[in-house]
Amino acid sequence: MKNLWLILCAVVFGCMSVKAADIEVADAFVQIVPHNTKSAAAFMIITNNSDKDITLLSAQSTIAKSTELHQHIHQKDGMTKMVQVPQILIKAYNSTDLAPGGYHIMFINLLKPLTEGQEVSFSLHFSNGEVLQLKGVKVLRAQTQHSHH
Ligand SMILES: [Cu+2]
Repeated sequence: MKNLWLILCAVVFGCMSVKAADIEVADAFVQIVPHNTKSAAAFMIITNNSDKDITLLSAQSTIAKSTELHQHIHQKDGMTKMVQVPQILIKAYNSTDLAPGGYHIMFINLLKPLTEGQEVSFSLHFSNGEVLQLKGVKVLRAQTQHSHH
């Protein structure tokens, strides 16, 4: 019954905070890339405090036409590219980093360009029924690192 209550709580009452019963999200931020007004990526650390593996199934936002789970993969030619993934695993009593160069949440076809310092909200939907509403996530500008153009 505990799980049923969690699902009701999340779906009907929307009362989950950034820390739900099993899942905790820390250090969330959204990164924008100069001259790219069409898409942005969100990064964070997701911790699973339960004794069962949990997967992140989807993310939803109202800032973009679609919000997808992505991963960067390294290709044989040394380049990296982004691919959509169906889910992101967070193992029992473990954390998964969504970080530049790896897993991230991708906002595609932004309805309005994001600006540095802006705060955005989005939600994360997990396989155990938990829904985390992230609010006030800061938009940061990407560091100009060794970019391959
Ligand atoms: Cu991406």
